Amino acid sequence: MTEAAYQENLPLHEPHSWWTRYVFSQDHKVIAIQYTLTAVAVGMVALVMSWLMRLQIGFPGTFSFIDPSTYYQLVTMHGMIMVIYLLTAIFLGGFGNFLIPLMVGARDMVFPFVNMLSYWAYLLSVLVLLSSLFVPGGPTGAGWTLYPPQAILPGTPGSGAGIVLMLISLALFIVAATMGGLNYVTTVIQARTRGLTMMRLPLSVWGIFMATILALLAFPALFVGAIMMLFDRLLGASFFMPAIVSMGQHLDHQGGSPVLFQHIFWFFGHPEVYIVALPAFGIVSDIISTHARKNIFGYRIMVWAIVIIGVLSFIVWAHHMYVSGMNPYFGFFFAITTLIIAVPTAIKVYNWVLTLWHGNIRLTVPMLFSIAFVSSFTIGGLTGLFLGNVVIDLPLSDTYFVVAHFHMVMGVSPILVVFGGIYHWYPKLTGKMLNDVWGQWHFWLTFIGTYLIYFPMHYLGFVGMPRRYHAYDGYEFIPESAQDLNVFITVSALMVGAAQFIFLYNMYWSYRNGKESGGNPWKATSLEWQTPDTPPIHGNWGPKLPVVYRWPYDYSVPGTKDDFIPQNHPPSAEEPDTPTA
Ligand code: HEM
Ligand SMILES: [Cu+2]
Repeated sequence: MTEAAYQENLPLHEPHSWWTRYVFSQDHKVIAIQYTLTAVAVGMVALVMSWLMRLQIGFPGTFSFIDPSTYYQLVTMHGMIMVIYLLTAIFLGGFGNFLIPLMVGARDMVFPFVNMLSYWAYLLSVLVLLSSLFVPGGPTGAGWTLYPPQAILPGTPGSGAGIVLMLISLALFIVAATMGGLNYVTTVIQARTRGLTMMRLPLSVWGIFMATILALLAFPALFVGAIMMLFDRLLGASFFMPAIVSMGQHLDHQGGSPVLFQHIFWFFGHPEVYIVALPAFGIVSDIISTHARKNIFGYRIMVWAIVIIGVLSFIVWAHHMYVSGMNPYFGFFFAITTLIIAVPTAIKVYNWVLTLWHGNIRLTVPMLFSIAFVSSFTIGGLTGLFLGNVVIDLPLSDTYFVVAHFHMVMGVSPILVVFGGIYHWYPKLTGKMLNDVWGQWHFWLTFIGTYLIYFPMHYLGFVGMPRRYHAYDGYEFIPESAQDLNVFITVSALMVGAAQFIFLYNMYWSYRNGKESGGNPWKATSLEWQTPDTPPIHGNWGPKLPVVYRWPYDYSVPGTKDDFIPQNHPPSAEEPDTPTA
């Protein structure tokens, strides 16, 4: 890579008016903000929905407007919004957009116009989804897995317009994710600046890069699944609908396979977990390294673990279908592959801990969130080992043990990283530090609160409390004390939810009144902290793109005067060469 970097002399798309600068912007940083704000807004809707569900479970009967149908609709919308419209959108569209060009030393994404379209398609998908709250019959209550036949049959809440809008919205989201994703992958491959080899990329970029490849391969499965179900629902096709009697009527459908949908859904659904987790892995690695002033332990293994986890995530999907009545040999195969994935995952956890070991640890707010992630992800991962085994999964399936497991591993953990990442990069985005005292409050309430919510749920699962139920009276096997725990969980959930308003207010307040951050407040090495302006202006780098001489983990290198060496710092006599790069 000695010739001029790809984007060095490329003309930039210059905005000509307020509208093209801030609204129909093609600047990756503006698009990142648009994606993030939209995702946070729709995430707040999902948060309020979780409150309503918890109020019903903690105090059954008190809130008469939450009837069983409403409860199903809340469960469905909450789950879908959290997984797709918040987490996927914020990691790829938000962090991906902001970090990739800055971290690879580019002026922008490779296809800025398509990038802009990606955001608008995403916004449209969110609006279509939210519109289903207002149609007759309300949003779909099929559960976030949308299993047919019940998803589209009368009797399921929202089987009229609700499910149709949900499927259309998902299709739109996938169009958006594809337009964004092609950009992220191409930009990483094509637009890295001089000297920036793949093995010198920050792990954040690796995580987002690999997650995007997973998204490009997994989302098409959901796309065809959604379109086929639309055909079943609107045109009387029978892809997923067997010959069926519904409410005493023989329906026209025949010959379809509901289990086929489960395969298609989970062929997407399991990689989806890693579409969210891999960016989180990468971001946590960079935050831990920076705030422990140590190079990340085992960089190459960390990269390979990301790649291997990504590949393996495509051959484990049927561990979500152990109770679907599949051939036991099939279950055996998927149990084995599932447990194998634990190996590279455990390696990553060891390496985070070893990076912290003897580090010069600074307990900043981003660091607190990152360490909390390692803890909650380990807990969630351990219960995953239980559920990955067919024989243990069978009794636990569809209980609160599962709710606890997946919330720890893909609800709480990635959200902690989203917060860590925002506290870490907010100064680059705005030139201001987020208020530290509020940050600490936000962190401790959130971290302790989530454990208070989800730890007791494991126990409730063991005593057999089923998930997706509107009320639990009249089940003799559930001990009465379970209700006390449910009240406790609900109160904790309200507290955690309230704590998020501290964060929102902090984002707003600090933007106006925060301490000036300067360009590199954490004394970090990677390129985004070396921009000539903070916040970086259009085109990011001024006339010359940076040149990279080293990996991004040169912290506390012996024999140097500062405790960090930026990636674009040329090697000189008094500094020893980096070992890995
Ligand atoms: C304070 C935060 C949260 C609370 C209190 C909460 C609460 C709940 C509740 C009460 C349910 C319904 C359980 C049932 O009846 O089966 C649920 C389901 C679910 N939640 Fe959350 N949740 C939170 C955050 C999240 C996050 C961040 C995610 C992101 C992955 C998430 C993903 C899901 C999913 C996928 C379901 C399953 C939906 C279904 O069964 O169809 N939740 N949550
Ligand atoms: Cu899975």
